[in-house]
Amino acid sequence: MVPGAVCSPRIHSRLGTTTNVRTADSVSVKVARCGTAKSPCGLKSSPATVSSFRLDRFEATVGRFRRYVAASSAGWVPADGSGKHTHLNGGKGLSQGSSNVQEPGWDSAWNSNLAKSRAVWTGNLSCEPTYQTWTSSAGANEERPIVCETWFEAAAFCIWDGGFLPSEAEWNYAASGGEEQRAYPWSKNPSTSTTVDCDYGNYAGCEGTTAKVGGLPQGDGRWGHADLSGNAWEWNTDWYQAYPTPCTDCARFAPTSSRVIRGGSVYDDTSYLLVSTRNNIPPFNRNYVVGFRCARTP
Ligand SMILES: [Ca+2]
Repeated sequence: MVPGAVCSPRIHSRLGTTTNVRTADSVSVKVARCGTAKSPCGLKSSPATVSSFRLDRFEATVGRFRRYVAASSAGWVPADGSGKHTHLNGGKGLSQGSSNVQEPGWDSAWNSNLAKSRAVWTGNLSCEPTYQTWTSSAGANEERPIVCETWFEAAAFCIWDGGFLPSEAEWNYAASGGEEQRAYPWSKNPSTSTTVDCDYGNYAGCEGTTAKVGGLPQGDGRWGHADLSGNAWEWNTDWYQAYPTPCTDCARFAPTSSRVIRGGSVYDDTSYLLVSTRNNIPPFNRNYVVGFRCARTP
């Protein structure tokens, strides 16, 4: 069976949608100068070249994740080496700048990080009683972002769903509108506009909890991606480090202590929603503010 993107016909047309991100040649990836979540000390830019790819319009939802949990509980695991950007570099995928380190893909040693039963999955995804979105059976949260999942679980979901986690450069490209270099994903006319309120993004003081994905179309990015900034943070494939230089379809694959998360959340102030803001947490961390979305071949 080809894994479906959603669990319910009711939301099939909305939540299986991916959008082509049409990329130009080389652009600057905005980064926070201090490399921390907030960027009070200004910005610098790091040039990157990003090839075309597709990126899901929405954060992965509880409903979609429920289908994956069922598959995982039935024994499905990612194939060793799967989940790479195989459309790049003759199938080798992303590379780590000039160091010639290629994208490793899924490591079968990580299979032990994936639960093997619904009961264990439910325990794992119940990381915070008030703010978790997972429920043991389908309920009111099916269209809210899945949270409390580890980096491994996010990566495995994307492989099961026919894609992969986006690199930080890809995620940043989509959020900044490529060469437009938007301050927020919705910033336009001018792209430096820092206009933000609860009609654009779900951040601290707005909904109070993660909301149904796609509820704020005014905050969509250049290519129609919803909730890139706000609602739930989103795992990227990279280990957290300075961007590789040069960056041509690059990502960081040399392990550090944490993986990149992007976009801020409903529990953060607006400075965390800036495209320039980077953040990171350990890959085994389960956090009720961290979700993800998948990328795909163009
Ligand atoms: Ca988000």
